[in-house]
Amino acid sequence: MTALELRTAGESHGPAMVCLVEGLPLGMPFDLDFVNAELRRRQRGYGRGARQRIEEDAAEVLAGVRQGRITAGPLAIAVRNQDRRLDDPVRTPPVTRPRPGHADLAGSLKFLSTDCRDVIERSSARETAARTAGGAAARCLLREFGIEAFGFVRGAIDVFTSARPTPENWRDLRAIRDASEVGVPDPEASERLASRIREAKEAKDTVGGLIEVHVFGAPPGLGACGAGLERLDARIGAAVLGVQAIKSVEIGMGAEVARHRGSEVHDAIRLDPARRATSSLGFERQTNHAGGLEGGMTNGMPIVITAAMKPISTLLRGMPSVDLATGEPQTSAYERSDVCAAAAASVVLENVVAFEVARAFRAKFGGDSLAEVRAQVDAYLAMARGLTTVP
Ligand code: EPS
Repeated sequence: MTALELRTAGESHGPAMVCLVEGLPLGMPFDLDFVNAELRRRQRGYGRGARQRIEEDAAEVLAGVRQGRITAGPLAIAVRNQDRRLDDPVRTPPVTRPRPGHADLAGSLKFLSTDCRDVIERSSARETAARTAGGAAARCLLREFGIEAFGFVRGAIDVFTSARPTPENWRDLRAIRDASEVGVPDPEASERLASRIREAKEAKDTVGGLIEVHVFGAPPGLGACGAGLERLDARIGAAVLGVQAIKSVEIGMGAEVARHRGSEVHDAIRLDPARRATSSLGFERQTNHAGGLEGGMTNGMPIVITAAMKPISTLLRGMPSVDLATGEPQTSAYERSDVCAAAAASVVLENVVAFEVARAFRAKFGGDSLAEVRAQVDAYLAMARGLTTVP
């Protein structure tokens, strides 16, 4: 079974968020400390609301791990909620004034309910705790093959860092990002962005963010060119847009490609024998406008994804809305919420993008055990390197 799949379950204020991952190879090391570090990182960030002072997210492995390694069965992880009040009608009163931008109105109409709470318990971004756990688990496989993901906040409003991650500097940038309270790998931009978030909070308003994910070390040939939805661009795009509050996804140069001619957009190819051992197999590019993906497949260059997150849709100041129970014009409801969750979303996106790379990796190399996967990868890389004779 080589199809890697991830499902989640759980309500925001129910007993737990749950993640089921099928298709990890037997014998793969499962690094619980790494998964927990990702869960804790997802909780951080300046602008997060009071809920994160209640929760202490940690992965509880329910199935699929034996003595630190993946078994033959699916992996099941629970992240327990501390704030459990799903069945308490007093602490979960009906929400009848939908928040513009939230799932409230569309969901209430879809499920024929005037209580938006029926919808928001599941649409809540709390669900991303489960997806982060599953993505981090899949990264334990990628790391065995030197494939690493790095997500960060580029900025918001009028503050954007010009940091440029490369295979050589991304670990240094990661250390700077981890020291930033807003997830930006640039101390000066971090401070300015924190001020923007503080200003928004004072104005009872909210902030979104521009987020980037770079994946280093992926070999060429992951993905598909012949089946639209199996193109790795399509899978990554869907996974990114599947994260709450994400409104756009771009690959490499993204929408900018429309403003330039082909000669300025496409990344010229040259063969560098000294770099045959790297993920490019020696097929080097001076630029990476394609963002590591050509024809729906990895080309050996870093995968580069940019996503825009909308500002949090729960505004303390409210927005014009309608009471679903009475039909009267009303200010939208306020529920405890975040002012900015871009740093958290950058952790989620790092893990969901990595999951899609892991999925494509499993599809290409197959194998039921880690030993078998390793043999397949080695055989493929040897064949790919032997394809072109170095002059
Ligand atoms: C969210 C609303 C808030 C956030 C939540 C996402 O939850 P609560 O109403 O319980 O304060 O805290 O995010 C998380 C709980 C989390 O762990 O990320 C929403 O409406 O999506």
